[in-house]
Amino acid sequence: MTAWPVPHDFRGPGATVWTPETVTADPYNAQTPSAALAEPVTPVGAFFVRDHFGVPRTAPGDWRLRIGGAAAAAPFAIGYEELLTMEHRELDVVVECAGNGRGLMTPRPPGLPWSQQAVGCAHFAGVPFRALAGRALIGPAAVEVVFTGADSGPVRGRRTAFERSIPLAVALHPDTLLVTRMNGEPLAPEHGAPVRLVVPGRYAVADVKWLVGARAVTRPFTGVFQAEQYSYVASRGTPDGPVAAVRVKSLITEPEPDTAVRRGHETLVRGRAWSGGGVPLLSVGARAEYEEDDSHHERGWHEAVLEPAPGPYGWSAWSYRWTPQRPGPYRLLSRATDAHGDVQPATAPWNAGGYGCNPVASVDVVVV
Ligand SMILES: Nc1nc2c(c(=O)[nH]1)N[C@H]1C(S)=C(S)[C@@H](COP(=O)(O)O)O[C@H]1N2
Ligand SMILES: [Mo]
Repeated sequence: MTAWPVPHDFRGPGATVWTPETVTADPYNAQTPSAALAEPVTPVGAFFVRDHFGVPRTAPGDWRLRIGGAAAAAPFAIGYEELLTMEHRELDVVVECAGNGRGLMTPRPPGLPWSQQAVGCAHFAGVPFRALAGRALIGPAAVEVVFTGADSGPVRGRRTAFERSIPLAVALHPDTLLVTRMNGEPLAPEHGAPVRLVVPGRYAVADVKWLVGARAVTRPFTGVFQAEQYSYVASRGTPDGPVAAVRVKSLITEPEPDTAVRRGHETLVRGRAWSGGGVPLLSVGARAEYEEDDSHHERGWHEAVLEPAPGPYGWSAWSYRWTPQRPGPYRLLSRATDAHGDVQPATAPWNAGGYGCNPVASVDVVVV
């Protein structure tokens, strides 16, 4: 397997050149630069990358996806050219690593120490998996579909492919896509070229990159990346089991941490918010707390202005106009609520793997 560790640069409008911030060099893992999180669609060159074994390279002409498994009566393989002739669907989707925010948890669980930047929103085009599942004659005995990537590496001495399953009903949802394009371009190598799965509303471990296999199975899959990693264990308030729906979350993109803002002047506090599983976002609350003296804490949340999301799986911009009255250190906070009434908790919800970390967002600033 040839590694391809260097992401290409993206030249945005104007002179902006984005590069993800490297977290580990080999395998290549990088987070989205915070400035890029302010963009409605995250540029490909800025988009966070999570890979476990290095980036495999397959020329589109050599690519095959095998669809079969014990519960499929008519297994078959499809190539890239044929996939491109099939009807594509386009969706804006927030892709968030289940470990995003782990670095904020105490005690810090093992795993990559992401801050809140292992996330991005992309415009994807792909063929619903459903369109191919029909051809494979997946029968009623199927409970899940296991998706396999071309990448593999040693896990406890055994060569292991990257594999993750989703329930059959999720696999057959018309929005579960075999993606060929991201932000209007063919998929970049680090994001799964030539074809990846995207399961909107689920944590991104489900979005198997460099996809080469899909098998319908009659029992729940128990692979390493299903039952050991990317599973809630010892959670407070969540049943243990594979991570699934993305949790409601907001981010503050402006002002930047530790910047000075001027007293008596209106400051625009801005950010992004999203919910999981295709649930509409309901509201974002924002507030500023004066850090030096408890008695000056503002009470309650101000309703931020929420812009509509680009579809059920995208993220929304929000803003709140704040005019600070006294100098000193402040903490700006934001809290999103979705239409199910799910709301960001005050503190990081702890579990042994550090997954699903969605506490209220905060940024410290100084009023001068
Ligand atoms: N084949 C394969 N697919 C994979 C992974 C991987 O290591 N190998 N990592 C998963 C994880 S944990 C995440 S968070 C997303 C990251 O997608 P991105 O690198 O395009 O941002 O890909 C998922 N798909
Ligand atoms: Mo992830």
